[in-house]
Formats: sequence, C-alpha cells, structure tokens
Amino acid sequence: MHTIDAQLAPLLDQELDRQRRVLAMIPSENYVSPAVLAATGSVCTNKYSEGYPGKRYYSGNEIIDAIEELARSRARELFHVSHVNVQPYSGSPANLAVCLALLHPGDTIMGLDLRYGGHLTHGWKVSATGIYYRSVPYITNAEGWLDYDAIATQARTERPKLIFCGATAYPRIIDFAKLASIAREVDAFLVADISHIAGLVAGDAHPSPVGHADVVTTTTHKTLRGPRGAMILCNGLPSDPLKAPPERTRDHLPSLIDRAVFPGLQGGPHDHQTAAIAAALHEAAQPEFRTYAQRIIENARALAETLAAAGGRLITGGTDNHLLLMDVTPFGTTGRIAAEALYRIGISVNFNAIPNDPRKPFDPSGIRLGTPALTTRGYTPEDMRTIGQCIAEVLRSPDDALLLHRTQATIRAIADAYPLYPTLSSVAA
Ligand code: DSN
Repeated sequence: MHTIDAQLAPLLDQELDRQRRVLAMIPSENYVSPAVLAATGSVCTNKYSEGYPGKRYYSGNEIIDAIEELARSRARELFHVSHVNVQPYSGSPANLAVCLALLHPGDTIMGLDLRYGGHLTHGWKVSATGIYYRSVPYITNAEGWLDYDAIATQARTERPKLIFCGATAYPRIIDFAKLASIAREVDAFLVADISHIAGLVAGDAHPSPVGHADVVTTTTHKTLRGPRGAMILCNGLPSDPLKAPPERTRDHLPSLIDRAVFPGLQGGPHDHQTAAIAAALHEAAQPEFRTYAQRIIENARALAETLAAAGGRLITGGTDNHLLLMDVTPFGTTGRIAAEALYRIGISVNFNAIPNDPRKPFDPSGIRLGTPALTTRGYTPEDMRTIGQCIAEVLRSPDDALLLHRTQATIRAIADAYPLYPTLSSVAA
C-alpha cells in the first residue's frame, strides 16, 4: 500500500506503532487475534447480501450464507440460546433494533442513567431511544451499587414496556434474576445489554442473563475480543423474517428481532464483520478463553487493590469484573487532567462521571480503567501492581515533568516486554 497510497499507509503503520507503545486501559477496547484481523480485512467486504441465509435479495450469497450460519450457530452454542442475529452494525443499532421490535413510539422504557454508568442507547435524552420513547432512567445508590428495591419501586410507578439492564461503567456483578422478576411483575420485556461483559459471560466468569432476560444484546469487540459489531440473542419460535408476526409476544422474538434489524433499521449486512465475528466466537469457545476471562478479573482486582492502597476512591470499593471506576478528586486532580496526564506517560484511560458527580461531563471527577486488552497481551497481576503504582504517582502530581518522564520510561519498558502483533512488520504492506 505504501506505493499506492503514500498518505494513508504511514498513518496505518503509525496507529500500529501507537497501539504497541500505549497501554490500552479503556475497558471497552481490546486487541483482536490475527485470525479476526484477517477476516475483517477479507474479500467479504465486497458483497451485498440483504436478507438472511437462504433468503437473500441478491445472487451470489452461497458462501456468505455459510459464513453467517457459522457465526449464528457458534453464538447459539456459546451463549445457549435458540436464535441469534449477527447483523447489527454495532451496539447502538442493536439496541435501537430491539426497541423497534418490541415497542411502539412513545412507550415507556427504563435503563440505567448514562451519568451513573448506563449507555446512551438505554434511553438517554439525546439518543433516538430517549427521543422516540418515554425514558425514565433509574440510578445507582450514592456508593455506585444498583439498588434493586429502588428499581422495583420505580418500575411499579412508571410501568415501563421495556427495562434495559447492563452498563458501561459498573464494576460489579449484575443480578439478572432480580431484574427479570421486576420486569415480569410489571409485564415489561427485560433486555440485557452485555456488551462490556460478553467475554466474561462466555468464559463463565460472570453469570449469564440467558434464562432471565427476554433479549440479550452485545457488541462483539470488547471483552469478547472480536471485530466491531454486535449480536442480538433470544429464544422463541423459529424466525420467519419474511412474515410479520401477528403480535409482539415472547414466542415471536426471533422474527420480531430479525425484521427489526433488516429491513426495519439496516440495509446490507457487513459480511466481513460477520466472518470476523465467526472467528472470534470460535476462539471464545476454546478452553483458553475461560482462563483469559478469569485472568481479566484477577488483573482488575490487583489494579483495584493497588490504587485503593495508594489513596484512590474506587466506586463500590472495588471490582468483580473487568473495570474500575475511580474518583480521582482525592488525589487533588480531575478526570480530564488525570486522563491527559496518563496518556502522556503511555496509558490510555477515559475520564468518566461518578455517581452524583458534582462536576461537568467534560471534566468529571472520575476515570474508568479496564484490563481486557492488557490481559490479551499477557500482563499479569504483578504487572498490574507496577502499572497501578505509576498511575497513582501521576495522579498525585500530574504536572511534575520529571515524574512524568520517569514513569513514561517504566511504562515503555512494560509495553516493550509484551509485544503486540510481534510478527507483523506493517499493517499497510
Ligand atoms: N463506547 C463504549 C464504551 O466505551 O463503553 C460504549 O458504547
């Protein structure tokens, strides 16, 4: 590519170099395997295939059908459901498709408030899910824990048609059974968005929502370590995507979901993405993936202990999963200043609101850190302790140039000790 596109090729190689140098501690990021990378860059990107396997609107889809069916069957097996749609372009369209499948405009939805760790598409006011539906978000308690009694009381008052659970900044196990009993009591659909924890669920390191939630959505690129993309999982009668079901009932979930994704919301699926999802699901079904999922949590706990011992205020006091949410104001800094200083020494995290945050979203009180990507690279709890100590030092003195220089050298040595894509000399060869 270097001779064909002299502007783009070096940029791609610079991004590879950046990923090698900077420790990715944004909890929603990960590094895919060479197999997933190859499938993502495959010729499947050339094909149009509106419809579903065996029911396409374009010719030439016999191989794409086999690829999509492979992805679907691997997902069914891994997550123990009868039906999977692998076509959502990403998590936001997946959640919107579920709303389209199950709700009428103006119906009431309840999801965790964005400012308390929820997701935009669980009903935040500027998202389509908060514009076309009546959204009444629930919040955590002041310490950051889901308060199931308060959610039940709110659901009894508001009578939502759909309750979203799942989060982007919640460091604890989610009790799907409790949420399902709340949803049943008020006759709402329960939708579990497990985007953040899908890899932990697949590796049996977090309880599964299957059997509790009516519908499960997930992105495929976070802990699941696949390409950017998403899936919608459910149980019910076999899908007939060509025929509108007579009613919006649990039995008809597969057809309702399929019709909402296509033609309701999307056009042609991204077949290269489907192929890469199939590759990632194969990897997630291997015994090593269970070890990976456990190690993500061990690493997160080691990091949490180190930061707490250094004076960090962890929301909920620690973690059960892949991420930590930390109030950095006890260090005398803010989320934004902390994230910028950490990036200068070679660690990427994101600034994040904490429950009841008195500060503004663009410079909140917290940062969010995660271990999925570093665990993929091979880092151990011992490494997490070293990294945690560097983080704490920087948060105490984010303007100390000498300290930044010293910690930068430590982080660089740690990054070099665990090479990323060691056999790849260029991504733009
Ligand atoms: N942007 C994702 C995250 O970082 O959690 C959610 O969509």
